[in-house]
Amino acid sequence: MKSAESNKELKRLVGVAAAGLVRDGMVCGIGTGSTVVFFIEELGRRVKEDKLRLTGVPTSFQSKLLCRKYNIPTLEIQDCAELDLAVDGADEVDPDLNAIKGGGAAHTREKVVAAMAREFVLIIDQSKRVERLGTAFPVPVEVIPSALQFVTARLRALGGEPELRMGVRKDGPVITDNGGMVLDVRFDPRTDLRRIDQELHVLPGVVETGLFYDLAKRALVGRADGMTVET
Ligand code: ABF
Repeated sequence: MKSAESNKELKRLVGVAAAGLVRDGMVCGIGTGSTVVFFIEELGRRVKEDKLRLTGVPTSFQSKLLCRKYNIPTLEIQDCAELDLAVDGADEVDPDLNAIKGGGAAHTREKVVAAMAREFVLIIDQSKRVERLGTAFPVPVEVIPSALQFVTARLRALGGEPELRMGVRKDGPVITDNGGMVLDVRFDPRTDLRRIDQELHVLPGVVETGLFYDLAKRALVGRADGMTVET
């Protein structure tokens, strides 16, 4: 099997398994990304064939449309304060299940949803496992447009190398669902990213970082020889 294809199969494996965690009547946060697509598809199958009743709280317009396609009723994030469960993908996950998210520029909403869930579950393929966060993936930082220069300068002072995320056509910056822009920041691999995260949270103009510390209780990891559940 080609590697992209096998990767897809690993994503399918964990997406389908995560749908098995959803119980009748739950209100469930539904993340964004190519792994979550399989989670939503399987939920849709259970809604149709098993008459599963659930309410989804999607973190993006893309996931909301998929929920609609599979007849999964949805609530908006702003109408919720607590969720039974939330399931999402990630870009990097360390041994303590801390994660970097934000490859899809939806990390602010994803973090709100993760924080309001009684249990937050990550679904990833093995390529996302790292010993230290920031190894391959830069840290996404969402900022309000008027603070772009200020936050860029402060990030440099903290030792980071920020780069404004551009749209696919490279003719303008990515604008998030919140009207923000995203700086992708590379740090020296020895940097204490938890400390950086704390410093960024008191910086005016920063909306949210893609560092997800102490949020996930479980990760379903798709591996060539099957799935492992890490806690
Ligand atoms: C979103 O989708 C992001 O936070 C993350 O960047 C990505 C997950 O990747 P994948 O598409 O591989 O599932 O949840």
